[in-house]
Amino acid sequence: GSMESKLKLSDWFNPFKRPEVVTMTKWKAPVVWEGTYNRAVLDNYYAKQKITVGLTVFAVGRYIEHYLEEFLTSANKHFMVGHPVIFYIMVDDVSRMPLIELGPLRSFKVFKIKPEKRWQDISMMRMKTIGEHIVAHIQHEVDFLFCMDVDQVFQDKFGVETLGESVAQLQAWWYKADPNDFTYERRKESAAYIPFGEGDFYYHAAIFGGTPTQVLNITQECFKGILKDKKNDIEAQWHDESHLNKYFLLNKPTKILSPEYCWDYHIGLPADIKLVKMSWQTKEYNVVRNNV
Ligand code: 5GW
Ligand code: MN
Repeated sequence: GSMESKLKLSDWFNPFKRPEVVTMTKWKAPVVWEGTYNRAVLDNYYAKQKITVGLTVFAVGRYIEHYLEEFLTSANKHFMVGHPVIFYIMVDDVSRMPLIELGPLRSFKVFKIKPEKRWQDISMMRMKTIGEHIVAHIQHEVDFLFCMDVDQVFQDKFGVETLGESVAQLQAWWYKADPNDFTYERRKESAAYIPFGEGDFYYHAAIFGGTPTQVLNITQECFKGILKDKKNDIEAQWHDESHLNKYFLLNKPTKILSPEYCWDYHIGLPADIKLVKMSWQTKEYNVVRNNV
């Protein structure tokens, strides 16, 4: 085929390599587990396409000192190795940015954001800020964009097998649970409401991504829900994550990442988890959460 020919799913993905876990959704989206993908085929394909991948991360208050350096150092080493990457770093105090030396093909842009008083708002306002930055410049700068929490560390290669139109992350504690047990927002009054009997997966707001157009839609829709709830004097149980779960219920992700991409070692290491690509940081709540 010609250079422009699109890759087919079967060119790089084999769902039968991991028969013990869910590797395909009922709407036929791949769930990417270690062993199911051929990264070399994809690396070659995306190198020819000359893609650039963006990554947004927020660090406000004590999260700068506690998490940002390790996040960036590990991302430099493991995120989209061999492909151009732009880190979009949002901090409330630019002077406290850690000094980091990035490898070739990596660059970063630092932005000052206004700190919110309530931590729930720090987390939720990311949806507004990401959308504004996509419109203002990110859409012209990258082909794919990921948005991540800062309180996590890359442990191994997080590669182009994760790229897609709209990408969601399975939450490590819930990937085997029954949807009726998920901690979705269950109050009808909230825009994030999901009734019992509905829902596909419990998605983790610590990682989501896609093309800039899709990520813009994700963040705008979630922020609309957040604003609607504020007007009605209600706040969803898990804040932006509840709204993200509602969004992905209505707009199915085209790719899902296994919990290997965002693992919590407090769970232990079950046989399903073959290769951890990123792991949660332990949280000293008393230290980092002074602004409740
Ligand atoms: C502070 C106190 C409680 C909850 C969140 C914060 C907080 C979050 C903060 O003080 N500074 C900050 O930059 N954040 C951003 O919001 C970080 O990017 C963080 O990863 C993200 C979500 O907050 P987390 O990671 O504390 O939430 P969980 O659900 O992962 O525990
Ligand atoms: Mn987090």
